[in-house]
Amino acid sequence: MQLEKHIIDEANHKQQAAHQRRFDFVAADINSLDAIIQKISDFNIAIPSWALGTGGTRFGRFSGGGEPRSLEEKIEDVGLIHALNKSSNSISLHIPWDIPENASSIKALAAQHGLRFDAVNSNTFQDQPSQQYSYKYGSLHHVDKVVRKQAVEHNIDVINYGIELESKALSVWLSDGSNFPGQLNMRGAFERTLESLHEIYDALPADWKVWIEYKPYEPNFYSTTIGDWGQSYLLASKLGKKAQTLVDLGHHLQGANIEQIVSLLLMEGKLAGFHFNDSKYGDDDLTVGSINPYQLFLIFNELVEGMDARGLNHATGIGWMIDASHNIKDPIEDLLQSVEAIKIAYAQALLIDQPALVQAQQNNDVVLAQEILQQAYRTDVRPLLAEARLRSGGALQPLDVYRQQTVRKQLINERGALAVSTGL
Ligand code: PSV
Ligand code: MN
Ligand code: MN
Repeated sequence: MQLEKHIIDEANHKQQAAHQRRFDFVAADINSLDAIIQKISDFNIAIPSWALGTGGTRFGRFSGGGEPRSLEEKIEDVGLIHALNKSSNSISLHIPWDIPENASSIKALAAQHGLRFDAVNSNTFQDQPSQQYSYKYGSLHHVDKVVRKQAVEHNIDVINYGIELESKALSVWLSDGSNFPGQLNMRGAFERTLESLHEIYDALPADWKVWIEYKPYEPNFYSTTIGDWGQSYLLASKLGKKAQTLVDLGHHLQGANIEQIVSLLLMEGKLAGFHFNDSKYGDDDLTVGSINPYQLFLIFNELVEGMDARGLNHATGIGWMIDASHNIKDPIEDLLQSVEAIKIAYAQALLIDQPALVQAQQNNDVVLAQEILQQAYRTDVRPLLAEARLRSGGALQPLDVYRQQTVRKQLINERGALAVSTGL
């Protein structure tokens, strides 16, 4: 199904007066208002193809029904999100969960919805029925060359799918690691990973990047071969300019100062981009901003300041993507909430009085520095986001329109109550 523009316009019309009141209130205190709204409009966040279905844990999965049964239907769902929020203009595929067999028709369908293809993701953390060798003991770090070769070839296949789709990056997350001390020679595992990544790197087109994700544990619980940003950064440095480190917010041990990691990776030109989500305990993959929105804001503070210092375009300078899982929420509603949370943090960071902050830091005025940050953080920027959506043809209140139009009910009617999507 598709949401016609006139439906969104009619809903906006009803909310216009209330919106205007809220907007005028916050706008009165903002310098360069139009420039800020333009930046908010330009800022889009990619949707992963595996997030359109209900996720689950090893204890169960509770589908809400009407989930996309094919890549085409996933594109349709991202199209719905984008029609509402005008902030999700790309989709990221995980292969082989989603195989774009007919790239030109898939691309054409995406274009009809105003979408393009973000990074393509390889998968060597599960065994597929068609593969010859198992990844039980790892993939790119495997002790056996034939397994490594199979995993390298899979990554090259993924690059080739991505070329057809006009993606510009390969995103690699490895579950390779060990479950018990003594199982693995950690240095050997790292060296073999580097060697395998070199082979993949050599297959990248000139204008492509490889994004290397890290994660401290799960599914391996003693060591992960790319376990933290240092290990990812080391690989990316040894590989060369086209390799960078991808920060998934859930892939840190508790208490890690993610904003500091972000700031240094950016400084070194090694920040690939993000997998946004939120967490309380580990890789919880919760809705962005649902647990720790202040941390997200602090990350965006580093991003805005650091990207400006490097002359990078906020919208296109690095990769922005959600990587969340929805155990009990409607995935589309959850994704709308996540995109909103990311853009709220971004807009708040745009409001930080940077020259005053620099001055406070120079003067070691700790109190004032905190006041400056929190002045921005405590501003309700939601009317600015709504205005940016309005100007781009989206909905003032995306979630309201989604609910009023009973979209999920219609998807269930179309696809069935038992329709379950592929992915984790
Ligand atoms: C691993 O936990 C991860 O964050 C990687 O990005 C995978 O590709 C994704 O989740 C799969 O859901
Ligand atoms: Mn991730
Ligand atoms: Mn993860």
